[in-house]
Amino acid sequence: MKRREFMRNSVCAAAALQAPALMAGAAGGQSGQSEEGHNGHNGHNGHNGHDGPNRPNVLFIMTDQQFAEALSCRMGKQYLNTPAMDNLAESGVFFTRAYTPNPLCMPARQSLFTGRYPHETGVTKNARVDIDAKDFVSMGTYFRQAGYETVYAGKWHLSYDVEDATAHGFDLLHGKGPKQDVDRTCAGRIAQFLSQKHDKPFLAVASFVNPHNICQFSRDQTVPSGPLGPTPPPDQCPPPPQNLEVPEKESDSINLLRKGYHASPLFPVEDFTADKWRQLRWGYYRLIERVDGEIGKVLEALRGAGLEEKTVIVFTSDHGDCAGAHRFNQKTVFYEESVRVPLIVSWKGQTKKGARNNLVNTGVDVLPTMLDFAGIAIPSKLTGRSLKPLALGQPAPQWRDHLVVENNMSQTGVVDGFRPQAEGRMVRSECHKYCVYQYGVQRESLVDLEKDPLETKNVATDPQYRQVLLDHRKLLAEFATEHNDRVGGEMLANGVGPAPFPKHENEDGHSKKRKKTGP
Ligand SMILES: [Ca+2]
Repeated sequence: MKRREFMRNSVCAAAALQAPALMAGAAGGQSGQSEEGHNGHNGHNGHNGHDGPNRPNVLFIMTDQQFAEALSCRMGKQYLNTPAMDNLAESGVFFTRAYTPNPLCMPARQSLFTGRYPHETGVTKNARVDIDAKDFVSMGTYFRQAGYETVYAGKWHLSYDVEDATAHGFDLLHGKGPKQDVDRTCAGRIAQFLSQKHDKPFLAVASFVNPHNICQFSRDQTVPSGPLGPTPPPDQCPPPPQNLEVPEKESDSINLLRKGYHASPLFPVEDFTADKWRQLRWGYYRLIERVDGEIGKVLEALRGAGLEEKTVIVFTSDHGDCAGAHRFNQKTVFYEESVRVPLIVSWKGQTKKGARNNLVNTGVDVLPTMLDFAGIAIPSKLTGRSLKPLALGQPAPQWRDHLVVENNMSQTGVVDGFRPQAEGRMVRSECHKYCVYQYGVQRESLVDLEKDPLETKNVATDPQYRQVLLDHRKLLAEFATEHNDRVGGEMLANGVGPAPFPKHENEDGHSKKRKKTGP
């Protein structure tokens, strides 16, 4: 009821303009349906009631720290060329408004592999927690129990004990022991697996590290996957981001947290000039091209094995990278470059090239999507939605009109004698982005994404946006109640008034955990 009111009120000009496009998508879906019929599939059940032999394989390809637009099929080839990812997009559906559940490695991955929000798994930062594999059932376990062969290669960074297959349900193609440069071997191992004879359908995960090596590049450290060669002079590099500057009226929570990040040796970008950002972006794009080459090997192996038409491919990244947006590098913050990720669902002969703008939370939606394609019942504790109808061009009535992203900004250094750290919540609705943080004086931000897609101005205190602000607070409160998100609910207490940052100098300092938690 209240949510419906919100839906009516929140239909912004651009969304109205997009409606015909969505209608066209639905009409296209009807021809898609007939095509499916031709292929022996129907609209409401991916494997049409057939058992084992007709269930598709699922290939899950993941990069690390790739922003949603950082593919040449999205941004053109002037600065970046990603033929493998473009090829995937060519036969699949690109979700243009897909958001990570939490823009940091471990929280995002633990959600992707369990279909649960970070506040539910308890993995909210890059530190392992004890996770109950019976409550938080892994993607591998779901598929294994349904009779799939389940294999995993590449970067792990999940809270499950990697040695305990009963917890995560995967056979590890990379074996045991420390991994140096996993991207050097990941594609080869997946390719070898694909070339084998398969008696059962399979779920194969190819988890790549790059372009994550941009972290080392930004610190002038050795790039783990190998040197990129000499960095060109700035005028031969991509331009700096258009939103390089700090937003107008930015919440002072984020303002202080930025200082905290810049005070850490992990994020030495405080003094970066526009030219330096240009060079960083050059390196970022080279690393994306590097991982694109590896993905190309996987896709070639799939083709070579004759499995393209039997395999659903899901491609995404755990989170994005600011690469200079608002003077941040890396991730964790709620700016678009950090939270929005590429997401492609491709099944040759079934999906058709296209883009969908439905709001997607990868952390809760990707697993139900895969289960749906495999004809595995989606357990009720998974609250996300299957993207399968959208990927097949079918209408998906009453799609969500907002989603919630969480973060926990804890990798900061010391500012004025203490280490500012805070959790945050973000509500992304059709037209706006609302963010609120645990601590600060002015703890909220609101951006009109239709008028201001580069997020240059916080209008949270603008009287004209007062009702929009209140609507978004209400959406977050409802989410907190519905999903038992205590911390999210507490952020809204006391009219979202000032709440001073706790002044612990070293509590939970990242430097102590660094060795343990990895990249
Ligand atoms: Ca990551």
